[in-house]
Amino acid sequence: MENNQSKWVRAYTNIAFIKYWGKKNEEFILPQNNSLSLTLDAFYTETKVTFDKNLDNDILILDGEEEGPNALKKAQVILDLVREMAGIKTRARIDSKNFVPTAAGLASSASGLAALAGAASLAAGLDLSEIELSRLARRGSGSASRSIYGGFAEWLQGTSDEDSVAVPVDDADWDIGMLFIIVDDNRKDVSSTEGMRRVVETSPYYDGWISSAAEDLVAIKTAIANHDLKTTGEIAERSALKMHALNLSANPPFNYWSPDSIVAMRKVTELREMGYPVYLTMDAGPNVKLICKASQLEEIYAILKKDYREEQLVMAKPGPGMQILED
Ligand code: 2P0
Repeated sequence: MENNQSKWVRAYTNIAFIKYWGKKNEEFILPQNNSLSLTLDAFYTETKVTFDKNLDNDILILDGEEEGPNALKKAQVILDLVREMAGIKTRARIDSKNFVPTAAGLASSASGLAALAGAASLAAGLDLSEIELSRLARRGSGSASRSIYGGFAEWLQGTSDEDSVAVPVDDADWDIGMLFIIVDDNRKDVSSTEGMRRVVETSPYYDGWISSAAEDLVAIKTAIANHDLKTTGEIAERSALKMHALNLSANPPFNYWSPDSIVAMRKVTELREMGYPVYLTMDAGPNVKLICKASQLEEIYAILKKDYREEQLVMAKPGPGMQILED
């Protein structure tokens, strides 16, 4: 990266095929298991950081509005680390824009914190490698460590803050895509942080999650290397359902599903019965994401269009890694 410049940096969001669900260390965001994701082209964040001697405090402007202390807190973890590395004390202004096709709660901490890691280090004149950017982004949000890269990336849990970083796995330049079904839901969800804490502390199945995640990772990497959509999708679907089973088995139990999530999950079964290789994944919310052939996205979209409004369906293809935007 070039030195000492305030430039817009873009990072795309990612969806995990092998989920990250549980921390070993909350302060450093060290996970309990390796995870693996696909970066997508449909959702991204653009961020610019300006260190300004005239500022008394850091400020975060998101989509034109100044954010409160809660949103600023995660961002300041990254700013403080960058200031420490660069040996500066100057406060910063963060300008950030989320590009999401609908206002359906898809804004992601993965793209946001990855773009911030890139923009803040650039503005401070640091020349960080992708691995160093991944480590920095991780301190803001675990999943952000994977959004430095395009295609498939694996976040290696590592043994400490030093080596818990994501690495690229496959450029995903083959026939794979994702279709989002945006499910309306007004509930207040259990946050990822709280959900993870609760399953690690209370689920009787947590040991099984850890051992099966390790097996799933080995198997899915082989399937990805073989461009085998069926096996990749089947393993991803099982990983997601195991994560949600952990939530059901926690004390107190919780889940992220709304009745419409179940309806959407049934659609996946129906599509499979029609002969389409389609598999589902879900995260810490009610939306259902379909893993499918990129070449069949339009066809599947047309089928789902009979049951969903246009703004509820979003098609995505594999996306690129972090980019510095030239003016
Ligand atoms: C993932 N999720 O692998 C998992 C699956 C949601 C479900 O990473 O606490 O915002 O900031 O590290 O990364 C969402 O949680 O959590 C997430 P923190 P993050 O994508």
